[in-house]
Amino acid sequence: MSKKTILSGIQATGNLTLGNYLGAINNWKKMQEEYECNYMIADLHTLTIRNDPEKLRNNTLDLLALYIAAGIDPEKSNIFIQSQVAAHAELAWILNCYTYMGELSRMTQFKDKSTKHADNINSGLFTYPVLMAADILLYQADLVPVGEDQKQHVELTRNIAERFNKIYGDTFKIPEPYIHGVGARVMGLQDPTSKMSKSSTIPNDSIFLNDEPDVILKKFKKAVTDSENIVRYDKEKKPGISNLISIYSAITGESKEEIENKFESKGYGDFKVAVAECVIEELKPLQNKYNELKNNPDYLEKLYINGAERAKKIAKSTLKDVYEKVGLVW
Ligand code: ATP
Ligand code: LTN
Repeated sequence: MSKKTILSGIQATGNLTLGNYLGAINNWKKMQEEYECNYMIADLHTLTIRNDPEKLRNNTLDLLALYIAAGIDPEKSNIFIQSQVAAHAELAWILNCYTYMGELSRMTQFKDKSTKHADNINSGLFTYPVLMAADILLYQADLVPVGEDQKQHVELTRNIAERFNKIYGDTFKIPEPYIHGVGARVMGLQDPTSKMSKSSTIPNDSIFLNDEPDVILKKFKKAVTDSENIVRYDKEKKPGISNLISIYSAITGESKEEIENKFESKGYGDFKVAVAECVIEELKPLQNKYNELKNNPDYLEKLYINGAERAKKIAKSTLKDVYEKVGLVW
């Protein structure tokens, strides 16, 4: 039986967080053995907010280095930069014509981002999920490993694909979101009611993958908790401590009950240090490898050129089929 296909991506909006690592990239690594994996850097999606061009270029290459440092192996997985495969933008246009305004208006990410960037509610922000649908459908992906927040976009992708298939016959594989329970939604350390995010402006809210150990320790020590001082999971009443338990669990593999028992007689101070230490240990090899790769731009360049070539071949065959089906002379 042939392997199932995976496609996923991360925007090049800045330093990756522990949320991106536990919710996405760490699972990608595990999936490489079993699946045919395509991992892209969603640089076109990044344009939906204003970026400094030089920073965007650096962030894109940084992200590529981080993918590799986190264990995505270019021999096993296809790694590429979205904008280098023109078919993504081309298919997105077509799919725009098969997506309704009403559907896009219901997307929570659009609502969130338009509140955050009220001075720049551009149409790219609105049609963002259509480009994401194109990313996924071009590769005929079976599964899309993402964090909880992206589930709605994958569901919209399914709807668009089903609509298209119904009109033109089987064209796209219908993808499924693939969400790992543990680490699927890491919350901010200062605001544990909203997700940890690369672009958060709250100081000490996010752990970045390239944070120094002392910074990580400091951020965890400052994490918002409650006054009970009992390490117990209760997402509603104790969102801060529950988030720390989830992080600890995602990294050590211990269950919530095991963690509660282990820290039964300890206070929050000890627990916070234990969480910080396991995060520091987990990130150490990644950080070393990342620093090595950053000094090797030629290797990174070779890698993205090869990745784009491989991706273009797959994407082109889907796009050709779509163009023919909708009646374009091609
Ligand atoms: P931004 O702040 O720029 O919106 P982000 O940190 O939300 O970025 P994305 O590029 O939107 O990150 O997401 C990349 C991947 O990481 C997605 O699969 C997303 O679901 C996952 N992810 C992002 N934040 C978290 C989080 N806090 N917990 C778990 N998964 C997350
Ligand atoms: N919207 C995603 C990033 C993304 C993506 C994709 C994820 C762009 N294209 C295709 C999975 C599949 C996000 O994480 N914000």
